[in-house]
Amino acid sequence: MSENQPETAARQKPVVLTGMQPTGRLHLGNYLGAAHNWKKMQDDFVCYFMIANQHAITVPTVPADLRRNTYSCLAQYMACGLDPAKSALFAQSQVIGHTELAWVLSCLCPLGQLERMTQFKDKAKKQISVGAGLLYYPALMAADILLYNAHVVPVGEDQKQHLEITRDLAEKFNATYSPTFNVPEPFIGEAGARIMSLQTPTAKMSKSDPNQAGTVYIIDSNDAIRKKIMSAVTDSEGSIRRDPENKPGVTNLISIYAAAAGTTPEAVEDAFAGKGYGEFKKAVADAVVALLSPIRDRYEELVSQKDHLDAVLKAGAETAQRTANRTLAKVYRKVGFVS
Ligand code: ATP
Ligand code: LTN
Repeated sequence: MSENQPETAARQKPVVLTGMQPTGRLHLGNYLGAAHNWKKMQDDFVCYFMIANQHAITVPTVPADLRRNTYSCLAQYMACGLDPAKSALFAQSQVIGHTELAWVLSCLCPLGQLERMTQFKDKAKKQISVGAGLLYYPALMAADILLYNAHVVPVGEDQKQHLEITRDLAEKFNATYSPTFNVPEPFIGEAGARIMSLQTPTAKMSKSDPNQAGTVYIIDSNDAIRKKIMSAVTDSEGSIRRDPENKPGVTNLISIYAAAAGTTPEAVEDAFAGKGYGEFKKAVADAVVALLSPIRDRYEELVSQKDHLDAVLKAGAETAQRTANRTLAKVYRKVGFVS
């Protein structure tokens, strides 16, 4: 075990917990808005990177797909640079405590607040029958975070509302029982916080977008990446400048280029002043290919190594479980559960 692993470093560094649902391939929005920032945090924080497979069953799932996607998600995490020697990488279902703490927190959570969540309303609209788990989703997410007493939660902008509930529940538990939890802060990186669809640049890039030509996946082939970027929707004005309202397509391409090339949107505007859209799109495609092709190669190496992936999950879950046990014991005692 490396000395950077969560437990050893726990006393000096602040704690990060975050995760994604294992719903298939990660896209450029997931990478630039989330995984890219996670990778950079590994040396300065004690990091727990979770695969939220218990959240995934809040909507109908096929068991074989969920299992396969869990391994694929882990391989994509690792390909993006999440390092099991530095951070705990684990599946939510492999650690006892997430659903237990979620129950305690859900008993403190006003029903109305859960019903007001944008993600709940959006997802509920798409279901014929809405399971109670979909409504309880934010209580489980709060439990994920508070179980590790995280200080910082790096997410994309769309998760901000769930972080607000987590903060409310931490404060409510502390006030109802006694000070127990840190009140965690969201960390929303500037570049890439909201990558939009290449085809409908007024909507966020998403794997559930019916027009898949607008979504670049991190394991897409170089040709597929180039094709999607070269066909991105722009406008007829012809100038490379940001204007989210009137030029959402070009504004999005500027954000993507800036985040992929590690520069600022202002510098992109300066560098491409007076140039045409064709030339600009080609540069965006080159930057994205340069960023993603090593990730895809590494993913392909990793995804077939099932024993290695199982070993990573096991080690990550053991590390996570030790912290989870401590928190859960403390919570149960405070709530008045007999030991
Ligand atoms: P769906 O495709 O079903 O809408 P998703 O693509 O939003 O799902 P999630 O698993 O909900 O994927 O998100 C994982 C992480 O990626 C979260 O931190 C989320 O905020 C971030 N994220 C998702 N989409 C984007 C995007 N377009 N831009 C920036 N960050 C994003
Ligand atoms: N809801 C998040 C996934 C998620 C998460 C978490 C993120 C589950 N638990 C805890 C941060 C912290 C999503 O859909 N992206």
